[in-house]
Amino acid sequence: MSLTLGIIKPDAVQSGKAGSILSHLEASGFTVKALKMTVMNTVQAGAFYAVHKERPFFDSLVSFMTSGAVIPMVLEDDDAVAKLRAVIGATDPAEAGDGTVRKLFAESKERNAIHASDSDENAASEISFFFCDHERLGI
Ligand code: 3AN
Repeated sequence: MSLTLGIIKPDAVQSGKAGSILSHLEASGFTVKALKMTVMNTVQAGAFYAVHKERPFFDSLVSFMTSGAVIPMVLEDDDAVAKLRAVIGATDPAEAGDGTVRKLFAESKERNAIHASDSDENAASEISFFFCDHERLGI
């Protein structure tokens, strides 16, 4: 078993799709090990997406990710990072496979409903970014 970090993004929270997405993830076999609702500020979102700092969509992405509540969650399964990437589908919902979270629930390449860590190393640092020690007790 391994862990990954998912974030239900502001578009999905605002449009009332968070519960459906969570159900979809549980039905796909993930166990929710930690979960919270929070609002990121500009500094936090900029730090979280620092790898994209030079990309043309960076300012827009930070603005979107701070536009409302997000739901970060720690998910467990066999090969959790690769499995969640497969379950959510391609970044652009128009290119996401049938039955994936982004195909079912995302609006656009930016407003794409959910984030998923892309490596075990990033999963560990992203889990620590959102969940402090006592929130990670037992995982
Ligand atoms: P993914 O979330 O599929 O790993 P990344 O890491 O390439 O995609 O991009 C991080 C986030 O930046 C995406 N989830 C999406 O919200 C946004 N993004 C990526 N590419 C674009 C783009 N070309 N235009 C607007 N937003 C984008």
